[in-house]
Amino acid sequence: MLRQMEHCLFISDCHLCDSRPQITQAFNAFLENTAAHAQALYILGDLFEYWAGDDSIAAGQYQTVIQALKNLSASGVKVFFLKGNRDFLVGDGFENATGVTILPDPTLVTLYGKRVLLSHGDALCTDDVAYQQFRNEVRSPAWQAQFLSQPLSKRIAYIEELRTKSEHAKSIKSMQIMDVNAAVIAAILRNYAYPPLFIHGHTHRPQKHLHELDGNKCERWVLGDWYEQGSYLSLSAAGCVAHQLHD
Ligand code: LP5
Ligand code: MN
Repeated sequence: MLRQMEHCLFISDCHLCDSRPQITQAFNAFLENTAAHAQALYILGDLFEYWAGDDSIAAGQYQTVIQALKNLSASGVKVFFLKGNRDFLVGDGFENATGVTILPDPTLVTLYGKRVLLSHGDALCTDDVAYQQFRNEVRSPAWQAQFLSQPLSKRIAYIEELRTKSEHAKSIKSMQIMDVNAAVIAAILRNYAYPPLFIHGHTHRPQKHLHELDGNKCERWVLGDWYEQGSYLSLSAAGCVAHQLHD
């Protein structure tokens, strides 16, 4: 095999779920065959269809994924995780079981001499006022403590009900409302002193956007979801490349 340049990988929105075993298999194979050759893997949120709390590990949910992440981090690949709107309840128990490090959203890292801003992306969608109100509520520590104090089965039933409400809400929102807000993108790029790379997911609209702001250039890479086919972004000293996984 050709020796690859040193590189890091980025994924998001896999929406892994025990009832879709083929995506889980593709994800585990990606960790074993592709991510194993990287210096680091950054998972930018919504790895899981939903995460009801770290006690779902002991209950046997997502068992093969937890093991595959543990194997990857034990092999020396650094694995990082930013919380998505589906899995913001991931906590210490997940870190301990997998060896993955949770990073705040957003996070600025320097890779191969370039500053790279990372986010899940849901906080950028400020035109979606109903979602942002909901987000503020469920991201509060008090709300989370109260939610996590309930039995796992009750939390899962709650989430199923919420999913139905969310799907209905989305069906009557425009695509524009559910996209990132241009002024928020400009503000975050200014705030982080114009990072040349910004990588996020959430909108499931994979694309490379070029921003010119106050005389500075920024590439904004939006990651794709894994519903139909797995995909990932690689970054080396030569720049970013988007990849699709093939069966
Ligand atoms: O996830 P996606 O991309 O399909 O949609 C998001 C927004 N929806 C959500 C909700 C999640 O999908 C639900 C699953 C997450 C479980 C997390 C676990 C812990 C929480 C448990 C809470 C009980 O994030 C969607 C956005 C869309 O992205 C695009 O950006 O539009 O937002 C909504 O649809 C939210 C609604 O607009 C407002 C919320 C209505 C429900 C309020 C009642 C809350 C209590 C219900 C529980 C019985
Ligand atoms: Mn999301």
